[in-house]
Amino acid sequence: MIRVLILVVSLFACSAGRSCAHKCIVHQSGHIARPSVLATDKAMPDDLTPEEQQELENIRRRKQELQEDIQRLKDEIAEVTSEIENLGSTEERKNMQRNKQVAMGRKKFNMDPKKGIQFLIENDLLKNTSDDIAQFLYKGEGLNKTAIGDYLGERDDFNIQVLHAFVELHEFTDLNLVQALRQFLWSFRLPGEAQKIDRMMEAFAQRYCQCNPGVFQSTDTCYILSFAIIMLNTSLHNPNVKDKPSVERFISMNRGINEGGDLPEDLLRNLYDSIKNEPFKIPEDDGNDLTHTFFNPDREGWLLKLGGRVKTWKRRWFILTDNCLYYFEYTTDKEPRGIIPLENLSIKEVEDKKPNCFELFIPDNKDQVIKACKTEADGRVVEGNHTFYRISAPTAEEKEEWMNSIKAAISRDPFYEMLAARKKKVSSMKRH
Ligand code: 4IP
Repeated sequence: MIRVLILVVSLFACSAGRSCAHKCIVHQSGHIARPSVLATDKAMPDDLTPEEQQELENIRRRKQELQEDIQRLKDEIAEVTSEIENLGSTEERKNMQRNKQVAMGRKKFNMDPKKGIQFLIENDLLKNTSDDIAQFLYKGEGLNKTAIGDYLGERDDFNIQVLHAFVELHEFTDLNLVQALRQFLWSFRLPGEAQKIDRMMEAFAQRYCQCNPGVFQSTDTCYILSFAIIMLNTSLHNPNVKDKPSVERFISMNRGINEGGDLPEDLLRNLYDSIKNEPFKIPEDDGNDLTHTFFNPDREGWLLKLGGRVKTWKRRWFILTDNCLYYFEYTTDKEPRGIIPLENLSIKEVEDKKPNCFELFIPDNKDQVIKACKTEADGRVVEGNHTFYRISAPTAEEKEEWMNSIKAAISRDPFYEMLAARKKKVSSMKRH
């Protein structure tokens, strides 16, 4: 650019000289030579003195030189201008290419977070460090918040490092717990798996306590109170929950969670009011169908079921909803033939003469009868007799889908168990 400016300035200097030379030539003697006499191809006029002729000759030579200079400068400018234009378009092209690849990386990430990150790294759009990836997720531009949550929740060591770097990017200093949770829970969508929720909320509690030392006795207290707040949010703002807890109930529910001691009442009142006045804004599931299926396990279809005492296979219409499996003789039946609550059950694949089989069972207790009910032929509703429920799906794919949905329905419980274990831990602290 500097080179061009110099050229432009030189050209102007020359042009100025040229225009002056073209206008007129003032002879030392005061004689004014007309511009036409300067034309180099013209013969020397006869009426000039030898000095004037010499002068004119000089001027013509000078003019010739100037014209050559101008042409050279014009050529140079043309050359540099084209260089700049090429430079600009290469840069632009590179940028466009880069933007396209970033957009592609984001799309890939939304479909499969690990593959998306790998693509961005392979194309030099992202550094393979936990800090850089955390920044990318924190900015979240064009990223699906469910996919961000899935990536951060992974058990892989590297993903856990990214999770910690991601949480470090959140600034919680001087925020109360509700404000910090609002910020945190808006930056991604909390996955449905208990272990993932546990890891993420643990990282959150650690970061909150690091930013606000002295508010809680331990990160466990912060962790438990965070869940009490999330549950309070549901109870207060979900229209399906009829029983709305009062502030007194909220305070009493959280007795003893500060390492056996109570948290200041003012603090709990403030948190309660904050949630009551404004519910959490949680990111919606932004359109990932697979995740949607996973989090919305309701499903229905024909399956074969093996009898309890008499081992006969019956084709039944199954509906999975509200954490229970219902089975009907016909799709139009109002009353189910049987109901199996899934709480505390496990599921596994099994081999049988029938294809695509899986089994529901009580872990660690093979002989115990599963809590369930069934309708007898005479219409009486009685307890079931199954120590396991063996089920056969029409295709391998359907077996997979049923198993995933049932697993998702079952997996909500371990989390509450983990939470209960922590509560037990912090409230027993004082006694020890
Ligand atoms: C019946 O066999 C059916 O398989 C029942 O299934 C089953 O009840 C009975 O189990 C089993 O004895 P038969 O029809 O050949 O007599 P369904 O109720 O779907 O018709 P479950 O509990 O599986 O519903 P027991 O455990 O009641 O004997």
